[in-house]
Amino acid sequence: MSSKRSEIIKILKESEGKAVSGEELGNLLGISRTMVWKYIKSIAKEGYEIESSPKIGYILRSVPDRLNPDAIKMGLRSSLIGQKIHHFDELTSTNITAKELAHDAEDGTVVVAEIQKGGRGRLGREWLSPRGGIWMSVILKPTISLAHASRLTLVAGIAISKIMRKLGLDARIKWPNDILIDGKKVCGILTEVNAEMELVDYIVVGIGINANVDMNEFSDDIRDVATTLWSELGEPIDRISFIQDVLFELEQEYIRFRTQPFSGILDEWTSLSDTIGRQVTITTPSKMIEGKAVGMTEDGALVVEDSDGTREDVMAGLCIYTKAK
Ligand code: BT5
Repeated sequence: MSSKRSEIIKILKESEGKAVSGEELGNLLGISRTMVWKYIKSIAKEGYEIESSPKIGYILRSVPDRLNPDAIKMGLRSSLIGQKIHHFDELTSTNITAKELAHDAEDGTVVVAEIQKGGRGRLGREWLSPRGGIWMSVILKPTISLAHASRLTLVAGIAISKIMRKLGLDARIKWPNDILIDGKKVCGILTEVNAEMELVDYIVVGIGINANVDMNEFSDDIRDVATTLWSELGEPIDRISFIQDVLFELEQEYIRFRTQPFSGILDEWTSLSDTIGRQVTITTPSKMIEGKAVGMTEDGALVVEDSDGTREDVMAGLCIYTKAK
C-alpha cells in the first residue's frame, strides 16, 4: 500500500470518529482533493468502512478485521521482527510458505494467513486454523548451532505467554510447545530448522493462536482440549494490536536469547511452566517415560525423574499429565 494511503488511514484513525475534510487531508498530504477521494475509494475496497459526506468530509467507522501488513506496521514497536510481513487470505500452512521464502528472506520476516487449510502440528498432526485466529510463522536467522535451535521454541513460548498474562490471563507453558489457560490449549508452536553442517541456516517458528476463533468451528474432541482468547476474555481481541505486542515481545526475547546467557531464559520458562513439578508420561517414537518433571536442560530437554530417583533428559515427545501438581 502506498504511504499516502497509510497516512490517510492514520489521520482518520487518530481523529477518532470525527470527520476530516478532503481539503484538510489534501493539505496535510500535499495532494488534491480528487486524489484524496481516489485514495479513500481504494482504502474502502480493502474493507475499511468510511463514511463520506461532501459537507463534512470523511469519518472512519471501522477497520477490517484482517491482519493487513500496513495496519500491523502502523504502531509496530519492533525493529527487526515484522519489518517484512507477507499476508495471505488462505494458505496450506504458513510454515510451508515461510520455508519456501526463507532462503532469500531477511531475519525477522513474518508470514501470516487468515485461514490455513493444512495447518500442521508436530509429527504430522493437524492444526485446525479457521478464520479469526492468528496463524503465523517467523523466519529467524541466528548464528547458532543446530543443537540450540529448539531453544527458540522456549523463547517464543515465553513471549506469547507474557502477552497473554498482560491481558490478565493465567497463561502457562506446557512442555514443549503448548500454551494453556486453565489447562486448555490456546496456542501451539511448531519450530522447524534448516541447517548445514550443524550450523543453522534458518529457523521457522510457527505460532498458532486461537484468538477470535469461534469455538463452534472446532470438532467436539478439540473443543474439549482447546480454548480461545475470545472465550477466555468474554470479548474478541484486537488482533492487530495483539500481533504487534507478540512481535515486539518476541523481538525482546530474541535479543535476550542472542545477547545473554541462556540460564535467564531457562529460569523464566521454568517460572511460567505448567509442567515442572507434575507427574508425566512422555511417549517418544521409541519408548514411554514416566516420572516427575523436575527441570529443563540448557537444550530444552525436560528432565524426568522416575520413582527410583533416576533422571532422564527427554528432547521431544507427547507429554501427558498423569496427576495434578
Ligand atoms: C502444535 O502441535 O501445537 C503446534 C501447532 C503450530 C501451529 C502453527 S499455526 C502457524 C504455523 N503453520 C502451521 O502449519 N503450523 C504452525 P502439536 O503439539 O502436535 O498439537 C497438535 C494437536 O493439538 C492436535 O493433534 C489436536 O489435538 C490439537 N489441536 C489442533 N488444532 C488445535 C487448535 N486450533 N487449538 C488447540 N488445539 C488444537
